[in-house]
Amino acid sequence: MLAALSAVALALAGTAVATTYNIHDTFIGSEFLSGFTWEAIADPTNGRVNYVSQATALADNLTYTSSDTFIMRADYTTTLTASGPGRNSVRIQSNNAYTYALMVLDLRHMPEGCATWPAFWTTGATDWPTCGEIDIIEGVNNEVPNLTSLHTSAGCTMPATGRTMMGTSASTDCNANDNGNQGCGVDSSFSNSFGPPFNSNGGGIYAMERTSTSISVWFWPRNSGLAPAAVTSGASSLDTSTFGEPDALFVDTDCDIPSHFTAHNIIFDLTLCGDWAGNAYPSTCPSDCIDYVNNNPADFENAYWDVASLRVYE
Ligand SMILES: *[C@@H]1O[C@H](CO)[C@@H](O)[C@H](O)[C@H]1NC(C)=O
Ligand SMILES: CC(=O)N[C@H]1CO[C@H](CO)[C@@H](O)[C@@H]1O
Repeated sequence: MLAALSAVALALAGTAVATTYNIHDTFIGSEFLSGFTWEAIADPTNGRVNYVSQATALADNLTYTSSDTFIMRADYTTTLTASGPGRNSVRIQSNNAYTYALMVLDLRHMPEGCATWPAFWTTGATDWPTCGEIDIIEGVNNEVPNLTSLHTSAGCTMPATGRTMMGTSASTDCNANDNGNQGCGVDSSFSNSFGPPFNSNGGGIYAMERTSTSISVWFWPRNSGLAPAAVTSGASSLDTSTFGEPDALFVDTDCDIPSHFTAHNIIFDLTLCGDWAGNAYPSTCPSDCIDYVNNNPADFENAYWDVASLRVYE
């Protein structure tokens, strides 16, 4: 009898994944200043940027907060010399790390423009790509790649078809060492999930849930009526089983999530040119990417993040 009960309990433990989450961290306005670290580091993706400290970002108004606004931007007034450092910009990382969690980002505006490569993503502190990487929002040069992707160590792939999601599988091998670190991506079903169309619509809300068996991303455009009321109001508890079909879903049929993803910090960054935006630049943008960044400061006036809130539930 005891043995039979244990077997039932084990079977349940293997399948049951909680869908109700309680608020753990809220970042609104100045709460970003204490909850995140400004990473004044050389850009690992080789962009034409100079990531500045929090003190410099505040002094130069590249970081600005109000009671309900958090703005991060690239410098848009300085003409650069070719031999000097890149354009001042901001990369921030959360002080807390999260494993099984639900992150909800209410975003009014994301950086746009030729040469820009904004990203909102999560990764582990060490041992990339073994720690895994989840790119929730990422794209370049205003193109609407609307892509959510994973980057992992070897042994993680996604099925090309058969996932219950609104988006479309774009690539299935998550191994960062294959295909020039393309990762496994899903194209969003929403044309206003990125860049100028996102901004002209007033943005929207992104949510990312990681469980031990799946990673899901939802996107709800502003004023679409699609976002659950509890999400829009920032409720202290959320149940993802009420969210409907995700835009992107990553499953564990050929990818053991716990062994490919460690505790992750949250990162926002804005680089210019570099490994992806620089290589993709000639197909849609004028002249040379680095010359463009150096000589056209005013074109970066819309290269900013405007975050209404970021809430992390566990
Ligand atoms: C700083 O940036 C904010 C947001 O873009 C803007 O509203 C404010 O006027 C700027 N302050 C100064 C002194 O330029
Ligand atoms: C809805 C939407 O805009 N989808 C686009 C996502 O990105 C791919 C690749 O760039 C486009 O082909 C889709 O049209």
